[in-house]
Amino acid sequence: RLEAKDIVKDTDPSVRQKSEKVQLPLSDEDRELALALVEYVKRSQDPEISEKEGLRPAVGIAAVQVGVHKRILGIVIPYEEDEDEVFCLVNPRIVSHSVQDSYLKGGEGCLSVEEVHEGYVPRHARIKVRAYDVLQDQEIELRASGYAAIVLQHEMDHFEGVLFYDRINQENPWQEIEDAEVIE
Ligand code: FHF
Ligand code: ZN
Repeated sequence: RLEAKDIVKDTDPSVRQKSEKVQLPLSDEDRELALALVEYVKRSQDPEISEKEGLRPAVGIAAVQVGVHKRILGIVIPYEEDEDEVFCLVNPRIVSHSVQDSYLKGGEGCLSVEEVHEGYVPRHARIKVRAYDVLQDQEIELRASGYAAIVLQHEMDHFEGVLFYDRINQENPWQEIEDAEVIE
């Protein structure tokens, strides 16, 4: 089980290292890690667990953030009431995306980043992603927009060693992004 102390911070240069493609068929070890990432995110969203174990509530995590340089991510987006949107993906890649950008109105944060970096983080508004889906045990193609698209891009950036603040306009962090969709 992954814990708060397993999270690699951006003070460690290894978060800037690129992640490798995962060999398929999936090994037991890689599958277990993928499921552990989802589990970590789920647990971080439980107020009792997050307080007791000092977990920062998160919606996603990439393997590199626990020191494994493989293209594996876990995402749990809490929507209304019970229905969460869960992604447990291996080797996800964007095969096409909208011309339009989007950004989170309040900016982004990261489990690997302690300090606040304010500013808009431009993302593609809509993406088509190909990946191996660990929960369905098959190669899939998915379309995402809105918040899910932003989280997926944040996680896939981790595979390239890119952090959200790299994408903030340095001169003017709150510079309006032309024709972008604003996500609340
Ligand atoms: C988070 N937390 O999940 C942030 C961090 C936009 O690579 O967004 O670094 F817990 C992954 C509902 C809404 C419930 C928001 C992608 C952000 C990814 C994790 N929390 C939330 C929630 C949150 C990062 N990360 C501040 C921890
Ligand atoms: Zn992050």
